[in-house]
Amino acid sequence: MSRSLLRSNAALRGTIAALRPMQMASSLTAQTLMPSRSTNHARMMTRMHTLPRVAFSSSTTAASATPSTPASSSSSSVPLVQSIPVINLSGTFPAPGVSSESVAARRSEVAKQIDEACRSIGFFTIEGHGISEELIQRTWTITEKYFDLEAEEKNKIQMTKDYPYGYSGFGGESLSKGYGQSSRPDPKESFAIGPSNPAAGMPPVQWPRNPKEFQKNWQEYYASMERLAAHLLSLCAQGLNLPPNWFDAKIDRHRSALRALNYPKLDKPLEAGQVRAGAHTDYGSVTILLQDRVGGLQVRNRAGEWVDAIPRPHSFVINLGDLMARWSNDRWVSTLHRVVQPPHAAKLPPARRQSMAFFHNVNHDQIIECIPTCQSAEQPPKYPPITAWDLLIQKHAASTTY
Ligand SMILES: O=C(O)CCC(=O)C(=O)O
Repeated sequence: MSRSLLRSNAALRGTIAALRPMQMASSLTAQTLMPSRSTNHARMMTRMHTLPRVAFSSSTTAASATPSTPASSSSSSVPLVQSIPVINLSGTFPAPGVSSESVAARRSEVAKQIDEACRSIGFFTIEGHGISEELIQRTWTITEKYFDLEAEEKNKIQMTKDYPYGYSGFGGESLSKGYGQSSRPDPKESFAIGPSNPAAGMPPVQWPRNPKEFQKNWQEYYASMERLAAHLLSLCAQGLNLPPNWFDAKIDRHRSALRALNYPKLDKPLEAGQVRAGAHTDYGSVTILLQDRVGGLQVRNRAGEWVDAIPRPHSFVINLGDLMARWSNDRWVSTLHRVVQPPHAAKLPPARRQSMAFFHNVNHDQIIECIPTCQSAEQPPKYPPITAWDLLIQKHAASTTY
């Protein structure tokens, strides 16, 4: 991102209040109980524990494959979700010895499951995603080591208004700011990077020198997330009755961000109403979240109930961002989520928690205007065209405390 672009986007911050009615309108059909919306975004971070992944309770169920009608986004036609759907991507990747017919059949089945999850709650857990567990574990561990460094070391690469990545210390962000809720800073720290592709037009990534191998691991993990996001979007395209490659040219210079979050262990239980990350929606297209087994991620369903996103081994939690909801004319929803002390441990001091979120964003200059299959004479486009970057920068500014 050029400095002039940053400056002009900084000027947009003053207009955020004026934009809220539009943002709120975009969320009303999806989340009728939400008083207002804005989001969180392109910063990211994480921190995770090194314990081996273990079997978790699997109270979630696979989304059923219900045929969809792209132009229909009426909230009355979608089920109320009380657990996060689990979708297995295995068989959707081309592989030696697997026929193209078999891959096509699996893709079509999974695309329907994705469409149903995106219409009903905007969240799902994926398994069978093909990302190496070895890569995940080593990136997780090195990230944990990074957060263990002294503040002075971490502060060498800071998130500022001219560099939207880097380190953000405790209290640097309030995710619920802008939602008409408490703007108390969240008790967490983060580290984030953006794309290294010069065509994306972002500032070069600034890398910590410590721990050793941090850069190499993060680059590898970022690249694997890029591929997974592209695969998910090709399935999303099919779920919206578009050709599988419909998003390809719209994401080839993407400005996605990878952010690790560290929620420190606390020495006393949270006060009533206190959360670890405030309720917010994400900004972009899709988010790919890796969380540890500490738990606490909750998603608000259409009835206004908080549903636990229970950690499952070898999985990622996927959610849609505001951009995708708007692009799909609110056929798909971008849903409020937050991190709390898990209800079963409410009286205990919170354990250290780490997460890593890949916030996928499309090309910055992509015009976001209603997807052709998401409109009809009865459901004309609800929102005027806007560039992807303008949408994102407004939301980033709204949740940042600097
Ligand atoms: O830490 C988590 O699990 C969720 C973080 C999150 O929602 C975000 O950074 O946007």
